[in-house]
Amino acid sequence: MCGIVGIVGKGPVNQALYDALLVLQHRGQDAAGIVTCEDGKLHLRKDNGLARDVFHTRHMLTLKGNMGIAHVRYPTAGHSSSAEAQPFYVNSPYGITLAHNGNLTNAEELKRDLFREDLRHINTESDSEILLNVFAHELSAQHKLRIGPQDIFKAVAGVHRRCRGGYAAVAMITGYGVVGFRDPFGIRPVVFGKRSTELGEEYMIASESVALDTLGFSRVRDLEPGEAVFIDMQGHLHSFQCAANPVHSPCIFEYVYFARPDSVIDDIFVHKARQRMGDKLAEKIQRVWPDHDIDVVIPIPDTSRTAALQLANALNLRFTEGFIKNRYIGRTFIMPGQQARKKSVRRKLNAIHLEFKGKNVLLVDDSIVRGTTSQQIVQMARDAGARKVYFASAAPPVRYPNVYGIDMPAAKELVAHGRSEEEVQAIIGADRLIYQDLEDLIEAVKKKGKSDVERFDTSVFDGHYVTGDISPRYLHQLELLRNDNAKQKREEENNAVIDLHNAP
Ligand code: PIN
Repeated sequence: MCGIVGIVGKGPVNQALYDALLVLQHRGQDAAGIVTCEDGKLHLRKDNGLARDVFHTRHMLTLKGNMGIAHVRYPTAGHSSSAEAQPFYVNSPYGITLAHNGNLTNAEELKRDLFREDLRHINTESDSEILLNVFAHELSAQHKLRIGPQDIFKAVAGVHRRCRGGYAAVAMITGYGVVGFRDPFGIRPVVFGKRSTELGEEYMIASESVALDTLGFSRVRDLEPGEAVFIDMQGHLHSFQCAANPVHSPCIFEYVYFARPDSVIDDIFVHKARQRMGDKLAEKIQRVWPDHDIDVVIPIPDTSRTAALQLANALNLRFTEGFIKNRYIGRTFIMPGQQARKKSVRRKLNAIHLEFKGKNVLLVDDSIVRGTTSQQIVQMARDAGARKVYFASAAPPVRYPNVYGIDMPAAKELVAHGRSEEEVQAIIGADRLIYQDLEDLIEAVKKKGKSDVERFDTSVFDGHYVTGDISPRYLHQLELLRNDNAKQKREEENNAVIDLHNAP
């Protein structure tokens, strides 16, 4: 997962871009970058690490200019070397930089076509560099010295024709402005907002509305699937539907886990969606287990808290915190390498024994992915003296890999892949396991009213990929790229490169 942001302001934008990255940091902790534009000159700073570690005062001072784009990355394809930190840059035409959240599923073909037909060289393993080059080619194919919004929209339409997969992107065209666009299925989120200053309107495009809130921008709306918005250097906004047949199908996992609860995505409050997940789970427990003997509901921090509290209220059960999280340790889900993940659970969570002793506890988590954390947490609850340990997941079994930009493990490493719910229950060691039903999850997220979402990308649960182009061969390739051994090997290679850099 990645976070993107773009601002066209009336004064320097470096601080605002940095602040936006800090509130989008949950979307990726691997690398961060900002590029700004000042009088036709670009200033770029990007590196591996958290935003707060990548940008020092000396970097911020160089990031001059009234418009810019920025990115936080968690790698979904390719390596995690700093050469793949974003934004990416191409000098022709006009000087374009781009930041991308998502994953292109036809990256291999695109790379080949770019080389053979468009005579473009791709220097990294990143599909974002491919996306940038496709956009740049589509823009240069118009052979114009000066361009206007319609030329930019035509280039985005060309991107939609050629690229498959999930992509939300911001691109800055030197001397022109910032364009944001979203794939024709609207899989990855992107929203824009504005704020007024004495000098006129300023615009921001970002992955999540929380970035707008924090910087005092009011949310205008989400980009529609296939739509592009272009903010020119004078601060005028232009928008256009660039896709032939857009079908709004956003990723449901954003609501389950990834997005911040204080964000609104596609007119749906993430917080509300999680509360409704708790309601639905409670209904399911009442339906399938009316004579349950749960004494207390305990959330597994942090994401599941919203659903767990709602569930407890709906069932008239006591809710209490039972696990305390060390807030200075990163999320397990996005830490590469199985070894690091295994070790980190105990370092990260500690049980308050008195809340478990002699009780039948219902632990609630947002999802079960590998099952490794869940297994260790169930054991921690037992060690803390629980009589029975029940487990509820606010999401259905995760059985299939994600191909649209969420760095899920390889299928084989998903605990529910090819397994029944009973088998997963046995593996995590719970006395009973209750999963949310997929229809209930969809209903929980899809509120009636303002949102025009037609359907969701639910592929990790049902293996149905909305773009319709995912072949068994592609999934096989992905499996080879994402399995733990492959990740481990890449990490070692990266460390070797870092060692080399540090050598005296
Ligand atoms: C973690 C949210 N959530 C916890 C992420 C663990 C799956 N895991 C997905 C559960 S937090 S496992 O709240 O954001 O800190 O099944 O892969 O072991």
